[in-house]
Amino acid sequence: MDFQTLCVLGLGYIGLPTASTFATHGLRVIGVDVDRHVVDVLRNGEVHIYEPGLRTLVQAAIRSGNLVVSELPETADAFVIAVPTPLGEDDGKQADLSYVIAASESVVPHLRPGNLVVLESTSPPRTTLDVVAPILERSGLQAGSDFHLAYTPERVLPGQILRELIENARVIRWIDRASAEAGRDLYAIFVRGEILLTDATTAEMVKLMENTYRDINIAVANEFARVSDRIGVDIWEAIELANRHPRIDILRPGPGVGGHCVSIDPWFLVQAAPDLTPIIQQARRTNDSQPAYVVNLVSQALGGLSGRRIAALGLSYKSDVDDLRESPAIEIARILAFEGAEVRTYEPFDPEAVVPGADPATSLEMALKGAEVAVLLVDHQTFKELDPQQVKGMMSGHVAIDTRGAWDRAAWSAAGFELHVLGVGGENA
Ligand code: SAJ
Repeated sequence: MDFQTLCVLGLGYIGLPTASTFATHGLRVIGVDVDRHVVDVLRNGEVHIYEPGLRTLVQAAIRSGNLVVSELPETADAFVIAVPTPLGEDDGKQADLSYVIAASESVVPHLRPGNLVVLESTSPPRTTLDVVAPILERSGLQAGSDFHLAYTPERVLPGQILRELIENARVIRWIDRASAEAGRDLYAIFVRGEILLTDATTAEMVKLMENTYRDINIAVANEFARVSDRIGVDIWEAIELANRHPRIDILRPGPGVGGHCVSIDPWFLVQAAPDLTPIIQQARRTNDSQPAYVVNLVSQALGGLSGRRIAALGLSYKSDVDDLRESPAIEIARILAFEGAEVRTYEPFDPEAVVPGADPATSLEMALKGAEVAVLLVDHQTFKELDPQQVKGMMSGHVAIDTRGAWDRAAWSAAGFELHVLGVGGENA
């Protein structure tokens, strides 16, 4: 199938790079976002999110005239839906499909025979068939026979999106063979990785399995760290040694699991079969309780939290990204403040980010000034490179807590710090 025009709905971490990449590969792309602010920022030649290389790519796409930004979709050969699928507000841990539904509805008046519609948003099994198809069929056209409908979940790693978008293998799920082939023709415009076609429910399941598998593996690393704290082992050394085994690859413990993907997607599998997923649910609980575990470590190191002056370094959900969604670092800063500590936060990728009860600092110096303890919550490169001597000069206390295993212990100790590292217990501490 030949594509000239494409409409990408949702200009976030996935939609914007995808729209821009198609545009720089010669398609005429209408990038749609319902958020007026996002549209204005992009039209002014700026970018509202941080991802390495994205700004240059978006500007090239807009300058070429191939990418235009709008609040409303238009007719096109293909539509790509890349909107968020968060967890609902209630406590039932169910997917909130309202953005997918709204985006699908906005396509209906523009849908023409022969069009291709692709859902990229990570979704619970059967969403494409049971939710998206019936909405699109309100156009009077039938999915499969009159228009193509496919599901291809994005798999790119934040921080590496531009490279992975092109290089990663893609799984395209069909509702009929022709739809999958149309999807393959579209992504073959820029994807250099393999494009794998599969049957109806598999692709949704594959995506959820990938992120669930990662979540479970991080959960077990976090449990190993807790055991190490208790029995006096250095988890970082233990993992390094265990990973010398040819079939072992233990992930890194940390302050918890955040982001819009790994911390959410496992619940979509649980939603599909709650009685069959005890391990998945326990992994979620372990990772969700890791912030409270870290707060407890801080409290033990300080002998209480009330009134203590704490510099919380980093708020994003992982290193070198600006994404604050579901971030365990934010949860830790929030609980510390709730427990009565005077918390000053510093997030270099978003210095204005506000945590309830805490004070945002706009520079590292501001965050550290007069602090009794520095808590490393995100292993941003700039924090890894900190000179402990300089840090100590800015603080009033000399306690440091590393929840990412990122700081050089010898250097911090030599600078006179009492350094506590997550997962390092007993005599190793
Ligand atoms: N984390 C750890 N220890 C680790 C690895 C990660 O504590 O060893 C934490 C991170 O700090 C972060 C969270 O887990 O809070 C998730 O980070 P991540 O780097 O594992 O994954 P994401 O959410 O940035 O991207 C994931 C990727 N999925 C997999 O690797 C299976 C990516 O390929 C997906 O495209 C993305 O989810 C998505 O959009 O679904």
